[in-house]
Amino acid sequence: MRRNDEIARRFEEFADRLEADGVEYKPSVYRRAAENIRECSDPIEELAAEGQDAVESINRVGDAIASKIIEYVETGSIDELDELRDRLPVEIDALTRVDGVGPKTVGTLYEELGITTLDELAAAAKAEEIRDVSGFGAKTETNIRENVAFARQAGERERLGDVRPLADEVLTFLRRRETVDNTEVAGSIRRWRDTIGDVDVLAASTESERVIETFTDWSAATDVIEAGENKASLRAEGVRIDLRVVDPGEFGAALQYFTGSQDHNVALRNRAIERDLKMNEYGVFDVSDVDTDADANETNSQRIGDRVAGETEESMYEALGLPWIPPELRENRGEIEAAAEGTLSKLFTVEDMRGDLHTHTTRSDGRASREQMVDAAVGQEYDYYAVTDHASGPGMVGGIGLSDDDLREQLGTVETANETRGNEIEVLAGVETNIDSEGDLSTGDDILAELDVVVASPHTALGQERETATERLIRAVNHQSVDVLGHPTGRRINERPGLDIDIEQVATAAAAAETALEVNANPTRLDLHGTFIQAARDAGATIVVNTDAHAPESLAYARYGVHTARRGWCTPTDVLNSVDLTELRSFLHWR
Ligand code: DGT
Ligand code: CA
Ligand code: CA
Ligand code: ZN
Repeated sequence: MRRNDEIARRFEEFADRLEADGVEYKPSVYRRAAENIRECSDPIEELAAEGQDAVESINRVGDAIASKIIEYVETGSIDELDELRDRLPVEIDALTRVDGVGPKTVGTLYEELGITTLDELAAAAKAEEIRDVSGFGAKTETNIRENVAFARQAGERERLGDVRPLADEVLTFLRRRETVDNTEVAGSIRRWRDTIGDVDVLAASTESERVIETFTDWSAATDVIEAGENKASLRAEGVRIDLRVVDPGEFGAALQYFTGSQDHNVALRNRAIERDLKMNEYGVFDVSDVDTDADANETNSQRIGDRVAGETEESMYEALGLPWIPPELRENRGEIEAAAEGTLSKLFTVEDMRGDLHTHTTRSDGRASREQMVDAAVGQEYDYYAVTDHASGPGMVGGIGLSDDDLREQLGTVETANETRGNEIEVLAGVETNIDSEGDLSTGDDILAELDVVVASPHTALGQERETATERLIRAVNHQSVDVLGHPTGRRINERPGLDIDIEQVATAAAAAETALEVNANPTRLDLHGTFIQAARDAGATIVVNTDAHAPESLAYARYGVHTARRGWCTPTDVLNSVDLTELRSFLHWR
């Protein structure tokens, strides 16, 4: 899939540059092709090797695009794209990352003001030059100025979902080696943080140099940044991967140390000191008998103290009088205190997922039929599955979305599906309706009352003031037919920050109204995020993990949602997806 992603990205850039150049129609053709290239299960370089016809077998790839794909696979570039880059020498990816700045805007700002980078865009906004360009105004200029900072930051960290598959791949690669006793990811990726600076990998081995050699020879590596005796860094898919090789007896200590977070580790080390212990990446040491002024000819263990833990991570926590703490919690947000008091409960897991309550089909903007999606849900061994296609309304463009009449008609067909699939899975009839800027819904009350599952989501006006946004969501949560508040803030990681809300107020209202707050598992969203989930849970709200899948393979996003829920301290009792169908029905028909 590697090259497929890479080539899909090139075509997306192609589309952006054509659009910036004022070309119509072609950009959307290229974007659709990019989508299908990314989803195509055959490696694109193999299809390219087979020839033009094989490449054209990809949905929506015609002869012109196919020859460009072959050109790219053979030469590493596409002439026509290079010409576009020369004609419009702008950093199009960075600039279009600014919320409100699309390719067309980039084209205009280049022509009028010669803007090519984020820095130049920020400077022009500050100097109030943008407001004078025809088609722009003071308001647009202010928006741009406010959004540049976010876009700049966004370029620095990768989204979890863009990196996790690569991390899994490096683990699989290392696990196959006989020289590797044990291997695990560490750092932010093991904590399932929503964005990742770099990937940290740890391996236990007595032959570190051989492991380092294996690692730096990994075929996915595009460049080796550094390589020493027991650590090395390389780059793959634009992401930095750090490997450390440690002695098998110290694996647990190193894993604990390099998983972090730094704040969690600082708090743990203080706890160690209080107990006359010293903790580092080699183990936990008893320093009660150690003379700090010891002179140099005393033995090592007299100076450092006796090692009391280090082979396993569990032993590290146990030495401090604590149960093992799941990595997702290690942010020093109360987890050490809770562990010490014995109040850390077992967290929600992927195995606890019994269904998905927010998914799409071709009836709105999904890419697969309901039958195909339900098949995939059966494959997940789910008990229930809600089809919640978009309702028409604010934020739905290009005729996407179901009217009340469409929904009424669909009610009948979902029942038909249930007759044939009833023993395998329960298919629930639902909708994803739109929350307008005031908090009203774009679907009629009578049809909402007839549906099994109503997801209500904000899709527009995501730049509202905190108070307005909070009231808006509370109004939606209180609607008597709403079961789930979908992607509550509307954020898109590295693209836009989403609504600024008072999560405690929204969660308190949701708890009272028995409306579940969604953790949208799509890795571009992860909305709610960890700290908001923790606050929502503390306020008594029910959490629900949904994939918002638009294609069968996206049901696999569930794990990102589950680990994000775990970052919010969710146990099975906090999460709606862990209940059986009977309990689910009672939650949905509570009103
Ligand atoms: P990232 O990569 O920015 O997403 O975040 P992390 O948490 O993966 O941070 P990273 O890669 O710099 O380091 C991995 C872990 O190693 C970190 O969570 C804690 C530990 N660590 C690294 N450097 C230090 C340090 O200077 N002091 C301490 N106490 N711990 C460190
Ligand atoms: Ca890291
Ligand atoms: Ca690192
Ligand atoms: Zn959706």
